[in-house]
Amino acid sequence: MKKSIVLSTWKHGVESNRKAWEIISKNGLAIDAVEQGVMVAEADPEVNSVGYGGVPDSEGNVTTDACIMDHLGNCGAVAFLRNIKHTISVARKVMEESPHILLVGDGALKFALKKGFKEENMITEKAKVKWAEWKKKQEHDEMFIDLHNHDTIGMIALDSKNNLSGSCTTSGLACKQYGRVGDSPIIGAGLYVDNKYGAACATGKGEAVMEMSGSFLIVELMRQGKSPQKACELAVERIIEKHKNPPFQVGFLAINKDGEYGAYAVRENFQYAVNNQKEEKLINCQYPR
Ligand code: SD4
Repeated sequence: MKKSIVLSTWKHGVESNRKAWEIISKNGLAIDAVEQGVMVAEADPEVNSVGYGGVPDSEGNVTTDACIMDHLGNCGAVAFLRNIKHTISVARKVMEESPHILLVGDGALKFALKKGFKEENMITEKAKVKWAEWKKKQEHDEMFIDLHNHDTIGMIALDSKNNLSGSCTTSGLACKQYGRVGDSPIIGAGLYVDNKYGAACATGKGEAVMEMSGSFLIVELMRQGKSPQKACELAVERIIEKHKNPPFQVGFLAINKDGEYGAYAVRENFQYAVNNQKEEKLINCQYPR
């Protein structure tokens, strides 16, 4: 329990972490904590880039992506899913009850329905307004992700049995092109867990994370002996090196087997939530100045 920790992205991570920590602090499993933790954000209509309340894609549909990974290296993911509130739980079913890792679109929906999930309305009035405003302008501003779309939730946790797990769930970039999938359901990009060394997750512009397998890179750097903080910094440096002065945001979180944590972002205004035996807080993430 001493080393146990839960880390998650953005301000809504505070409530999600609380749920996850409730499980971890009762000696529950990290995999249950990371699933049930992010379900809080998925159900919250105020969180406008995760689950119910997410801003629709360019054609007005809320489509969701998620992945989950446990301490045994098992993983499951869904992408371009419609009408299912708890996308993360569908990803867990893919992990536990299918021979596959990633199901997409109608196939993912069919699978979810077969497993007992119910279709639900995912669009709130507030999200409809945001989409209508975007539709009027019809422009795809790269800054959009910094200004309005700060809400993908990635969560990584270490439980009292010293096992690591992680989850990541999103409705993706607001007003994204129909069919576009970001980093969040891609194992190694939005999330990676290696129970020997550590876990990492990402938020921000998915394309910039996917092209460098961001979460995998961070865990690999920890395997090579880097601290979680240093590993996140090196990953951000790599993005900055490629994109020069990136106008977009990317934020990374990492934890290791000793319960140490780190975080780093490309730009200002990324926040993350941490819960361990000593603290429960929301932290303003460091970034290169
Ligand atoms: C994506 N990474 O779809 C997600 C978006 C995100 O905060 O993180 N928003 O690219």
